[in-house]
Amino acid sequence: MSDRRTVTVAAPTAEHHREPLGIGEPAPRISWKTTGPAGWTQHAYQIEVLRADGTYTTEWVTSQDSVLVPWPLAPLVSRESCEIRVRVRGADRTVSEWSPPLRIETGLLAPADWTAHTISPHEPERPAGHRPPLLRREFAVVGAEVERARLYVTAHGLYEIEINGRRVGDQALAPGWTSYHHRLRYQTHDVTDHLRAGANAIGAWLADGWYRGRLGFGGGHADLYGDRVALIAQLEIVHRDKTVTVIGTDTSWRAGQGPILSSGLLDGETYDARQELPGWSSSGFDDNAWSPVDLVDRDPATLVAPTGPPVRCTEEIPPVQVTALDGDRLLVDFGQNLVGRVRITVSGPAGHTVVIRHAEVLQDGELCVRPLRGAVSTDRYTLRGGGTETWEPRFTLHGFRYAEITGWRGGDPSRDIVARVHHTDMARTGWFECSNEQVNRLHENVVWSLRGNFVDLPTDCPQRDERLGWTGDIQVFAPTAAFLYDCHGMLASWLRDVAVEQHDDGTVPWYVPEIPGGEQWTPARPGAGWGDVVALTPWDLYQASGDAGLLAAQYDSARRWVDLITELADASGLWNRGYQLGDWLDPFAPPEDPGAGRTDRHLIATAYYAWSLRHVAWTAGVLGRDDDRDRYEDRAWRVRWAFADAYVLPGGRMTSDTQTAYAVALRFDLLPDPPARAAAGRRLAELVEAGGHTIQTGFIGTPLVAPALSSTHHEDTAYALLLQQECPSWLYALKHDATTIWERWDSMLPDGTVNPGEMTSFNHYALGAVAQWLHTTVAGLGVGAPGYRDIVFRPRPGGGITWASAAHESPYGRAAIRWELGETGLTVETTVPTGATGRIEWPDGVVTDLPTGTTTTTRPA
Ligand code: RAM
Repeated sequence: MSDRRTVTVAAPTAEHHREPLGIGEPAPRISWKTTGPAGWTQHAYQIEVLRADGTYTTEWVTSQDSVLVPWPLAPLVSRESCEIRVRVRGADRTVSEWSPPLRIETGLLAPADWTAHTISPHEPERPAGHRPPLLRREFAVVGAEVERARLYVTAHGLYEIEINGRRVGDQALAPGWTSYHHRLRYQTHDVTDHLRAGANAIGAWLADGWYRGRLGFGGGHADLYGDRVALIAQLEIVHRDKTVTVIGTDTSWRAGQGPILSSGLLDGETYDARQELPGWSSSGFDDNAWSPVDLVDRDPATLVAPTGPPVRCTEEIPPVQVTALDGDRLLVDFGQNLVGRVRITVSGPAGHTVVIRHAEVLQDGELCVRPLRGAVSTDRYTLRGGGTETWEPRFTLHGFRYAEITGWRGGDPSRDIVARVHHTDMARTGWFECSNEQVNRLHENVVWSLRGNFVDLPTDCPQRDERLGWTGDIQVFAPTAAFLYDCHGMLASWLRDVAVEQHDDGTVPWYVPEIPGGEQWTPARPGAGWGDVVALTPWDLYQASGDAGLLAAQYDSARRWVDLITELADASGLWNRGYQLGDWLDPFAPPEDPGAGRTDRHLIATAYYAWSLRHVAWTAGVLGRDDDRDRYEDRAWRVRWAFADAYVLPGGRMTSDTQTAYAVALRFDLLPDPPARAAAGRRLAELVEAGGHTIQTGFIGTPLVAPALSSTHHEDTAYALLLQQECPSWLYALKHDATTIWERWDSMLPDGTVNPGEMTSFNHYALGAVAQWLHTTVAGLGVGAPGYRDIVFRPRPGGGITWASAAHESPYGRAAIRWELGETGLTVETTVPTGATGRIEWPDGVVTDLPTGTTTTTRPA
């Protein structure tokens, strides 16, 4: 019998919450990670829940499950807080100690819980413009001592709250961007420590944000969701005697104007510190000159709790170089292309203005802002004078590596200028490293592009007048993202929005939330690779997280998509009509027409159709919908045959003799018979070699080409492609000091000038999807069964790389591999967490089953 102390359970988690305060699930599923001796498996578990009315301990549940197990008790009610502990028992009946507790608390679960009204400043703001208002009220805390206080809050626009002069929480750009007409997120804050007996005050900053700020390209559109910013705040104070005081937004609030003169996500922020109102969010402030507020409409049934973490500052980066330019200007290089904003500390005369402009790259020693198109990305701070002043904009973000600061009046720039990195604060879960420093930098660039584009929703780019939730980009990148970060909660929220914004006929918008996009994008048309996000991405996330609940939630959306394509396809099953983006940004496409790649767009469309059908069939299988599974599987077969008939010529060549065509056919399993696969792999390798190992693929082919070569035993060719440094290639960008993944292979041209194309971002993750091949094949850590319950270690050394490692913090615990080529052969050190199984699939085909724990194995060369 193993000693109970050798089996330990870490504090459990609820759903995918990193911060489970104000959760929206009345019956949250519970997960835990166990560490036990090698070979130990859980046989049963017990959950204990400490609720206000007592402690409930379940019977022993005989099960090996530890990920997202069902809530064991009666559902939680609104505002309920409880503590959860877990213990486990092995087959030998050893019982672990109880885990440390997880404290969770629900938010407002029913619309009727909302008694606060939605308020908006009364003063007609038009045509005075979009100056961000302030809202405030005072209130008294009387009666019994305060036990706890919660603030439930959201806005039309963006908000920041202060109570008694102190900011509440550290979230940025709350409430984030959702499909506002259908779903508006609210946040829950513990504000117990903000309150004091007697007089108190609460104040809110409001700004346009996505709700009514200018968004989109071609000049953009304002007021997309409404033309008034508004606040909904409900402060609930629970006293020791269990009485409750509720301070909600209502007509007793007052509205005023603060020091922010304007603020836009694309435009930047203008702030005049001379117009600050000291004490405005504290009691005793004279708001007589302020105006009343109006009640506006918001259906509380549309208010939802977050499923993922908030956006906040996650890192501060000081300048690496500061250069003086003419005209009282500093050029600041932060050494990293990032998303966030600059904080400055200055001192100078009242009325002096410091202007901060941002850009990703330089041209001729100056900021190159042309790629920002219509995004102004300029912040202005006017000093109040008389001392040291520190400022950072509140309601905007920029994508930049360089800042130009005009009128600098600070001290040492390395102390007084700092870039504050912002994104959704997800837990990092994946790491990769190898002996090739350039490949490491490439991987680091992928991580940075992920960080810069996971800002509440998955965007294409963070800097220009776009920043939209493009469906195709995340479709190709989701497997990489789900390895690197725990993005399940954030993407599950976004996928909800995709489902609610899916058109009646099943069309998936090009980007979600959908806003007007000019002739090319509005009205949206069904596009292969983009619309397929609804069928493929839930499955990819399920692979990483093991959460079949997401499949259930998104199933109708996925089905509606493939059913639409069935209507659009011809009788044989080919999706061969309609507008398509094809292999977007194929390097052979003319710069002004990125969709005009060399691979037949309808070949790609039919391939995606077949692949999505199979995913819907697999999903139906997991959900126990066997009829659906059989129906979609049949359809998938039909489309696969039609694909082969139409696009594969006798002899094995494809009608589009391109890397993308073969890669798609191989990776989407469209060549069922092994000789055809082998032939396609050979031809793909020939094409890559004939191209001198430069990239010849766009958004569609790029994530697939290296895996397609690996799966057909052309590893050397895949490595040569990876390690190519001439343009177009993954490593080419490093010659230009890239610190993120670019939108175009040549966003910076070989002569060092910025690509003149209309669309030239230096921070687009799509082409970085190759990182998942680094994880699964170069290092060799992949999913064997959903949630990494089974782990496949499949290292494929090559390219002169002498060692590589990857680690993933999986739902079962840390999975890791490190391999090294030595004189004795290939030595592999693997870690399999308790509760999972694992095996090594060696390059020569031999399979070694692994025990849990860390194992070192060598296979002679
Ligand atoms: C660009 C976006 C995005 C891509 C679309 C088709 O405007 O940046 O990356 O998905 O086009």
